[in-house]
Amino acid sequence: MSYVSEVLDKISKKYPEQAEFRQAVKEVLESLSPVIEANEEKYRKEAVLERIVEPERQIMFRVPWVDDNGQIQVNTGYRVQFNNAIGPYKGGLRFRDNVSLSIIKFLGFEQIFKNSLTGLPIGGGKGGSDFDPKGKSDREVMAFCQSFMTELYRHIGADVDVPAGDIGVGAREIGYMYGQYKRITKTYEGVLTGKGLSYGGSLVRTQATGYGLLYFTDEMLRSNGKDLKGKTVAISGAGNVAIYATEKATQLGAKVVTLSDSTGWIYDAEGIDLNAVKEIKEVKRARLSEYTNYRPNAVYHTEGNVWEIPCDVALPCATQNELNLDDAKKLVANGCIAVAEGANMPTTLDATKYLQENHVLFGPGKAANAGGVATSALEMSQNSERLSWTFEEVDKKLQDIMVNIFRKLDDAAKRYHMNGDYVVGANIAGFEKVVEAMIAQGL
Ligand code: NDP
Ligand code: 2IT
Repeated sequence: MSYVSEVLDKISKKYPEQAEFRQAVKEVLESLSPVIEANEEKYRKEAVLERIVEPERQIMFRVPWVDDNGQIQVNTGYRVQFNNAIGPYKGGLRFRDNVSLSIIKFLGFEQIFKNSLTGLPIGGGKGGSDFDPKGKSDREVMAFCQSFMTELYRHIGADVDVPAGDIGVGAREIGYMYGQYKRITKTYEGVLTGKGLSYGGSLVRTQATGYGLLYFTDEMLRSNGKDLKGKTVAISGAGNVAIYATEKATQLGAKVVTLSDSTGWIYDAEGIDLNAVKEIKEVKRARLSEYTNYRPNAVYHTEGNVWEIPCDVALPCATQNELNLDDAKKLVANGCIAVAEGANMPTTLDATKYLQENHVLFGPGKAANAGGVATSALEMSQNSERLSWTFEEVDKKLQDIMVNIFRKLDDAAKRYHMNGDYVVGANIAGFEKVVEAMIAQGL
C-alpha cells in the first residue's frame, strides 16, 4: 500500500464520522502523491503525513448565553490549532448551526496550505460554533460573542493564534469579541483580524477575499490567453465573499448574473445591482428574495441552483459541497471556461475531476480565496507596527500576493509535469514550505 493510502486508511478508521475532514485530507494527500513518492523514505521516517493530518491542539467548550426571553441557551465552541510550523495559528471563526468538529477540522487543515501559499508567516487554525446569528437580535449576538470569548481568550494571542471572520462572523461579531478580549486581558493587541477601521482594522480586509478571488481568476485566465472582459459570471452566496467578488468582477468588465443565499437564488440577466444586494444583506440583514423589489425584471428561484444558468466563469462563494457532479456537467454543457472557488471546498471531488477532464480552468479555494487571510496577515503587520496603510497600498499588496500565488501553483504543477493542474500545484506549493519548516524544527 502506498504511504498516502496507508494514512488515508488510518484517518477513515479513526474518524469515520468526520466526512468533511476526510474529504479535505483525501483531496490534498492524493494530489500530493508525486511529491510523497519522490521523498517517500524521508517522509515516512519523519512521519510527515501522520503529523500533518493531526491537529496540534483542539479545544471544545461550552458557550452559555441568555436569549431575549431570559432563557439560557447553550452552544458548543471550537478552536482547532492545526499547525504553527510557519507562524502563529491563523484562520476564521464560523458561526452556523451545522458547525461540527469535522467542519472545523476540514477548514483548519485547508488553512495550513492556504496560509503557506500566501508567502506570509501564518500557521493554520479554525474555530467557530453551532450558533447562527441569523434572526438573533444584536443583544443576543453580543451576549453569545462575549460568552464565546470568555473561554477562547485563554487560548489565543497576537503571537499565538489570531482568529478572524468566516460564515456568520463579520465586523459586528469581531467587534463584540474584540471588546470582550480587551476587557478580560487588559491588552490592546492585534488578536483578531477583520476589526473595524476605528480600532485597528485594515483597509481592504472587508473586500479582500472577493477582490483577491478576481485578481487570481484574472491571472489564471490571462495565463491561458483569456480575460474577464465581457464574460458572464455566475456567483453563489450573497455574503462577504460573494458581494466583493461581484464588485471586482464588474470593475474588471464582466457581468455577474446570479447570487444565492440559503433560501433561494436570483438571476438578473441585466447584471446584478450590487447596491441593492448590499442594502438587503449588509444593512437590513434580510433574505435575497427581496431583490425583485429593487429589480422587477430579475427572477427569484427556490428550486435548482445558480449553476444551471449559462456562464463563462463560475465562482462558488457560499459553502462546502455546493457544486456537485450534476452541476459540473451543466457548467461544461453550457460552455463554462473557468471555475474558481471563493468558498472553502465548494466543489465535490468528482465535480472537480469532471471539470478538469473537460478542460475547464480550475482554481482551488486554498489559492483562489487566500486574499482574505493574506490581508488579515497585512492587518497583523500594521497592528504590530502601530500604523495604518492606505487603501491603495494594501490593495496593491493583495494584487501582488494573488498573482504570486497563481505563479507558485503554475510552477509547482509544471515541475511535476502536470501543467495546468492548479489543484495539484496548490497542494504541492503549500505543502513543501510547511513540511520543510516542520522537519527543520524537529519533533
Ligand atoms: P457570509 O456569512 O458572509 O456569507 C455566506 C453566504 O453563503 C450567505 O449568503 C449564506 O446564506 C450562504 N450560505 C452559507 N451556508 C450555506 C449553506 N449551507 N447553503 C446555502 N447557502 C449557504 O460568509 P463569507 O462570505 O465570509 O463566506 C463564504 C465562503 O467563503 C465560506 O466557505 C468561507 O469559508 C469562505 N471564505 C471566507 C473568507 C472571508 O474572508 N470571509 C476567506 C476565505 C474563504 P444565508 O444568508 O442564507 O445564511
Ligand atoms: O477561510 C479563510 O481563509 C477565512 N475565513 C479568513 C481567515 C482569516 O484569518 O482572515
